[in-house]
Amino acid sequence: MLENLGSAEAFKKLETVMRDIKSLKIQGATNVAIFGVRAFAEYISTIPDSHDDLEVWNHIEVLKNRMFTLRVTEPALKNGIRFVISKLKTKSDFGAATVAAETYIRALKRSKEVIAKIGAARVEDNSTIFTHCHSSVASKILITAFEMGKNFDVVVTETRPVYQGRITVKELLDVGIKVKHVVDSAMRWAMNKFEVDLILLGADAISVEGMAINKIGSHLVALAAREEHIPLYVASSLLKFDEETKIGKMTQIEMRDPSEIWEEAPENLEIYNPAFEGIRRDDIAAYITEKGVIPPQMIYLEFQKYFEALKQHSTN
Ligand code: RUB
Repeated sequence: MLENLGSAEAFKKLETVMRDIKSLKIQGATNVAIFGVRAFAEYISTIPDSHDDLEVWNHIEVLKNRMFTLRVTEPALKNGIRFVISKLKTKSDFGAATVAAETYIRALKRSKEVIAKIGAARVEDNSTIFTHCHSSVASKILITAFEMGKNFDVVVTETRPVYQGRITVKELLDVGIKVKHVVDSAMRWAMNKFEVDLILLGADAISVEGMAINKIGSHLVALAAREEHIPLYVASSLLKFDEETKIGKMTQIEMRDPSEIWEEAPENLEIYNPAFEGIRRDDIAAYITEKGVIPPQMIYLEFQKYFEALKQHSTN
């Protein structure tokens, strides 16, 4: 068990947030990053500088690694933790960890506002949009388009095994958007039947090749969209760029508990429950980001420019 070096209360709060992230109580890349980075920084800021240097830095490293493995396919959380740590040069900087965290969180929240406006401009009046799972960014685009007075329908999949599609359904219905709901295996049928005009997905991670990693089923969405000649857009902050893909690693895909699929499954049955999969860059018309509509090939450069600027800006 890891002993706390800072406030016991802040440590307990961090452990609760970690548990909630792991159990999906806190769900979706943006939320995972906001709650995770904030709790991490709030705890770090309570570590007094009376502790031995090596002990403190080891402690932070262990915590960082623990946060990184909570949901392995979530670079927005990892980038946020790295951002906070990059601001801690000496132990006397630790009090400023929360300031760094709030800078990062503000950037993420602002990105959602900007993406919503840009994305809403892509939603045509009298059109049908298709989405999968629950992306707070994709939902915000749809709600913004609706508030602009646009009239459209949205087709939403269930998103088995844990039905995040229902979160999207409720959010959209609550504001008055017309929603059609189908099981995941009806996705191609629904695209064809309802003459879908545009596919809008969120993302958990973006690779150096420009591939988007999103909820399992997203690759199938892309294949069906290709067959139906429907453009697919990915709404995502650049802060979901996976830095590790730059050094040759592949984005890790989280494998979740088989019991999410079948609680009382027959013995000796092998159940696989991958949470995410990649959408090839050739199947992505463009990303809708805080820096505008960007082709997949440009994401890496745009991320680098943006993340560097964010780091510079926040030191001033
Ligand atoms: C949620 C999911 C979302 C992305 C984007 O998966 O795949 O589409 O995380 O979300 P899970 P957002 O439910 O397993 O976390 O747009 O809110 O960042």
